[in-house]
Amino acid sequence: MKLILAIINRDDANAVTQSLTKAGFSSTKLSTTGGFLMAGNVTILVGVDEEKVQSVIDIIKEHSHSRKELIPTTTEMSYGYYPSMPVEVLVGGATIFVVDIERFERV
Ligand code: 2BA
Repeated sequence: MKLILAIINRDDANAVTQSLTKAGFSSTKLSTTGGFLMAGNVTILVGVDEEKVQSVIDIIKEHSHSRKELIPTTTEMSYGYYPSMPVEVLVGGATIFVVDIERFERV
């Protein structure tokens, strides 16, 4: 069995989880924060048998869109910090980790 952790944009989360449910996969949605942009994103957990991993990834891929985000930057000058042009960062579609599950139980 495998655990899929998928970090996706908040705006895509409902479409992803609804499609997973429709396809018969259980999922858990966590509110998370990216360390770089310090902005909210969503991490979805899906536990599945190994042969279903690709189907889950395909569903996540289908509903996760990449987006351009602008982040403010500053430049250090002799008299302090000066605002510079914002920098564009491409975020997503999805960042996906697949890890082994040693034991799975529902009690
Ligand atoms: P954030 O950490 O907020 O990163 C948002 C986007 O900023 C990233 O998009 C990437 O394009 C850029 N970025 C991140 N770190 C950077 C850096 N040190 N220098 C320049 N640009 C940087 P994605 O790669 O699509 O990642 C989206 C979110 O997925 C991340 O949000 C983070 O929450 C998660 N993530 C990505 N890679 C990860 C990893 N190796 N481990 C854990 N979480 C990861």
